[in-house]
Amino acid sequence: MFDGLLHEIEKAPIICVFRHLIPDADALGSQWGLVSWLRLKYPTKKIYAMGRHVGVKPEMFPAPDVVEDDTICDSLAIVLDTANSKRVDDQRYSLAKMIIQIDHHPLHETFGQKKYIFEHRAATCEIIAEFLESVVVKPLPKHIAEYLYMGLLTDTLKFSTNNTSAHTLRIAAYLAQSDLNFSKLNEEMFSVSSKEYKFSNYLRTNTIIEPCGLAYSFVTLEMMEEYGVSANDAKERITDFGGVRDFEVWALFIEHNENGRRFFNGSLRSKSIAVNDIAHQYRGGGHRNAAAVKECSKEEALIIIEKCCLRIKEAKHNDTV
Ligand SMILES: [Mn+2]
Repeated sequence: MFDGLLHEIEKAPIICVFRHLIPDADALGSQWGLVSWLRLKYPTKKIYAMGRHVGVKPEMFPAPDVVEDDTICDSLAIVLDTANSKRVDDQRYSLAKMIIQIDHHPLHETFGQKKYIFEHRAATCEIIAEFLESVVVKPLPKHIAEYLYMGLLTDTLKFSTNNTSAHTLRIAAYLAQSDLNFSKLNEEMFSVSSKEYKFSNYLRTNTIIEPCGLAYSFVTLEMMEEYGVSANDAKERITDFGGVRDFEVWALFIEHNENGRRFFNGSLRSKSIAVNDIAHQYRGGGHRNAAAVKECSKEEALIIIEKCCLRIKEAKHNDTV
């Protein structure tokens, strides 16, 4: 399944590893898992972790490398966890001699010469761990296993999403052989600051609940300012809506300001209904039950809500006939 991947890695004297914008722990975990392993295995090669955005949990992942254009031109670029070319953090990936995509997103775009896309894998970290397991027999060094395990935890919401499989758990078991401290990793990944805790209270009280089973909330720049939370932290609180029996779909829209232009980026989640094709129509995409929309006006966001409501009603109707 990884035909030719090791060969390309062995051939390349320089390897630049990219991931998506606003990286989550799957993007960062797969990037740093792979980069750390490559550095250990090939000490004479030049291996770089690319990207300009700082993502979630900046204290848990090293800062990206600063790399010149010329270096990228001579390199093999490996792009992780990124469904479309526009979302690659640092568009200079396109300068590379050879581009390889490794990802688990459905509805992806092809922008590399080689691709290893496995839609049924729950996380890109699952794919990277599987690749490393196929080339390294013994347990991975602890820090590498930790990076990969963190991506598994986030993308599967602690092994609770639909795409968690026997394979995911087998890979988790492989990583666990590296003496992982599960409680410490969970605490580092999911504990919140008291500011975020208070912000969650705000969100819960200001959630709009549609009778069809859809819950949503808008978070304005002013709200984030008042509670002292960043857009990234605010976005993470989408998990507060999970685990409510009556919610089929839930959405959180976070306001951004780019050069005076204000718009909302939204996260859509569902229990079972597909939401990624709706997200796709609004400059976004993602997984069947976890997707994102970009740069929406409030009016557009409300249309998205309406479309999701319609879909819930259709699904309920199909269930009863
Ligand atoms: Mn992912």
